[in-house]
Amino acid sequence: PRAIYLKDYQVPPFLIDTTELRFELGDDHTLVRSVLKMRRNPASPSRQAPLDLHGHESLELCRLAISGQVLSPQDYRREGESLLIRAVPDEFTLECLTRIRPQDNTALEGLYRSDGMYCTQCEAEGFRRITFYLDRPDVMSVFTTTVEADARRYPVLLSNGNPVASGSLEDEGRHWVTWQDPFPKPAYLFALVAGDLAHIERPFKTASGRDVTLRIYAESRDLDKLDHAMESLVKAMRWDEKVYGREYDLDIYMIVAVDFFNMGAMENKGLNIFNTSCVLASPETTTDAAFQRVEGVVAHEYFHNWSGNRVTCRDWFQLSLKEGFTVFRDAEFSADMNSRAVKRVEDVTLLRTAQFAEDAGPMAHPVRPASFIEISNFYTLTVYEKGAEVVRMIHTLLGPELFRKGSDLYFERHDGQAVTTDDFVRAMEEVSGRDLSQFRLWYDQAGTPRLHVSDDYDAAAQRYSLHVEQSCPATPDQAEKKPFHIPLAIGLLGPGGRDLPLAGGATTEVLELTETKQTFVFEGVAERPVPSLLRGFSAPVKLQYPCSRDERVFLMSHDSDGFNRWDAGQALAVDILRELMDQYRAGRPMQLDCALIDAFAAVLDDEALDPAMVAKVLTLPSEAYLSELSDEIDVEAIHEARQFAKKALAQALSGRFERRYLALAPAGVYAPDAVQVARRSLRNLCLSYLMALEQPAQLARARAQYDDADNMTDRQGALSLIAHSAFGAEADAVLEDFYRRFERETLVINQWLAIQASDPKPGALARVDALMKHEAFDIRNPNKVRSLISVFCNQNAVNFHAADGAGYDFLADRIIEMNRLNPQVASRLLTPLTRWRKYDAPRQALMQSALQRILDSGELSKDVYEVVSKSL
Ligand code: B3K
Ligand code: ZN
Repeated sequence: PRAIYLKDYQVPPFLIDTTELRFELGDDHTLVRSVLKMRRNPASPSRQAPLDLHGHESLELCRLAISGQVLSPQDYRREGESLLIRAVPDEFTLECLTRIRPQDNTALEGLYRSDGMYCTQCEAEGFRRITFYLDRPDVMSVFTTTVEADARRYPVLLSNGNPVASGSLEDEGRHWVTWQDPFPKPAYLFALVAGDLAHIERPFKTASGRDVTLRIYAESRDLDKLDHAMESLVKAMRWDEKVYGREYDLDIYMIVAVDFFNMGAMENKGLNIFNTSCVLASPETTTDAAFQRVEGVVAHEYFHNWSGNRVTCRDWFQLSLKEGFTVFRDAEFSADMNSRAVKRVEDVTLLRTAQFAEDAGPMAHPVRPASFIEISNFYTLTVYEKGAEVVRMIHTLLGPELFRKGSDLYFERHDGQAVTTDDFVRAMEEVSGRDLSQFRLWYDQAGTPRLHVSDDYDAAAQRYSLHVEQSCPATPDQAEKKPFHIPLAIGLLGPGGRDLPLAGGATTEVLELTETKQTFVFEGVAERPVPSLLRGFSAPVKLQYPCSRDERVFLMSHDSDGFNRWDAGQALAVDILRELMDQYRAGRPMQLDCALIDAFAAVLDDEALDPAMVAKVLTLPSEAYLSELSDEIDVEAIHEARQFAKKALAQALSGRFERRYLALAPAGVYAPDAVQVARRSLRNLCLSYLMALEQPAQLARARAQYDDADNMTDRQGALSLIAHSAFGAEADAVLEDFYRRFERETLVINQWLAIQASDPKPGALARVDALMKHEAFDIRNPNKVRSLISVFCNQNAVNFHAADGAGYDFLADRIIEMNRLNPQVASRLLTPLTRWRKYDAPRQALMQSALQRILDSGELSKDVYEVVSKSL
């Protein structure tokens, strides 16, 4: 497999003005007829180039004609993924008849079957598994699609755009529908669905008065779980009109839920296809977190209609142009719908645990990668989450008004075009008059920048100075880094914890770092302040400032920035957990610093705080985050220290946890609204501390919550605490009960798998092995693979990293198996093995040999090959 480079980009030699497709769906095979109106691209320098079409090896070419002339095999050549036609005129019609077998497609790219229906996934390069085409995002075409299938088994036939004609072939029991999408689009946004589907519908009037029909399709048994997605869609549409001035553009907007899906959802024009896990929601079967995920993903895919579809990417190196921007948009939407501070805490937690780890590992790459072997490997936390942080920093530097002007200019100027991240930044520069050339390094330099901050105070001159030094560790292919342009939002806390007025009387100031070392001076500061640094996490960096535990406690209780209040608590907890880890390693008894107990007590007693934030503050840093912070990960020490701290906190504060647990008892009918979600999150957190006491009375309390719950959040919260507890018989009983209750609810059973896979008790691997043979498991279904295998390997460190290497062997075997079935899922499974450099020498050797065994296992997909070869 060979790498492709951004620097080699060339405009397409040919364009496709219109694309007409006809699908004849059959049990044995599907026939795809395409008629493409093509011409040479006037912008291309190569006037003689042969026509080079993309086509996956699995395509069976039945007939090929140019402007009515059937080609014979001498006229073309197939080579790997390309179909070369030597002599073509400047303008012509290409007709193609292709045979494919969706029922055998386990990769879930292109056209495939999910349970009893047909669906597609074309991003990034799946369309070439459907027919021969110029499968690149800068070739945009107007599509007309006819779908023909058995009328009884596939009554619903969908594609992009608006339905324009339909009919039936009476004697054959078949019918057809023709869809037309007036907006030119790249092939990756193509979609088709055929099945026996039910739907809900709602009318929507856009701000300018156009009538749109909104429909959500699913299998009929899930019809009662679609309302939340519909409400989320309507909210997202209103929000985009108000905040970005963007309206929907077709007459119909459709979402279809499918159970077999490689990721969360896909923004196909007018016909989004969603993983059931990101659409279906009901109080009995869905947790609050999952309700919020549905809201966020529905919004994300809807927002793509402008940031992605109307304005798309020139090439796949620009992926963050649509993904980073759209994640920023959906995060702001969720912040407006729910709690802004809580949303920020969640996003930063993900970034700091998983994206920072990616940035420090062998697959580290810039937000705009410079090369790739398989683009599917670059749908990463860096492109999505760090990409969103880069857009957020532009928002911070420009302020909301100029940012909106910039986005207006970007959408107007590039509507209908395939563009680059540079075009996005240029629009922001033009409206603001700012020079963002140094800022652009965020797109090109990988790695997480570090800030070392120190300060001094001159009492006589009443002058306070902050000294900031930035650096960035080397990453693969990038040894040296230039300094970044970093917005550093800060505040200064005076005596009593009040914000001191800064420039212009504001209490938060955005310092702009552009050099390796800089000093910022504040005059007229009457007493030495405590700095509140990186407010709101204003840049995706690691900041170090020598802060005492007392100062952290002070910030925890006084900082006016909600994010930094939480962060001060996290930093305090990290500091104290590290001390416990040292004690554990030295074989000394562990002893928890009272500072953490006192700080938690104060937060628990403060009834004025949002319970959701209280829950966040009282959540100890995860094992994954502690691992990311470690130079060498000590799996046992991290686990033991954290368990010890949890139990010690529970013992010291049991009365308070119990009081708040009781006071937060559910009142009224379940709703996944911000107020109730906040209460349940704190209540379940209190229960988790109480369960850490390992007392039968607490077990009984958890079991009662499980039995009495009228919603999945409370039921599942209790279930996982009991399942992970030392009460073995009770754990088995409650898991058994849960399975019987929800046997028919696939998504709930996936949670049941995940809870068992994440059980830190010894023996988890044997349990996972057994579950792979359970009727609830299916290796072809990515949701099941994620729930059981990924959860075990990523959320059960003590078992996965068992010293004998059994976890690594298990994962290597699964990857070798999945590589043949579904390369994208196989490649994602690799992540934990790629981090081998962070473990002790014996584990390093075991992980490397697992990777080597995968490499030697025979023919590898590009996906798996790229990750394995880059990490060894
Ligand atoms: N754009 C799709 C992701 C496609 C992934 C292809 N391997 C979903 C999203 O980000 O909205
Ligand atoms: Zn997206």
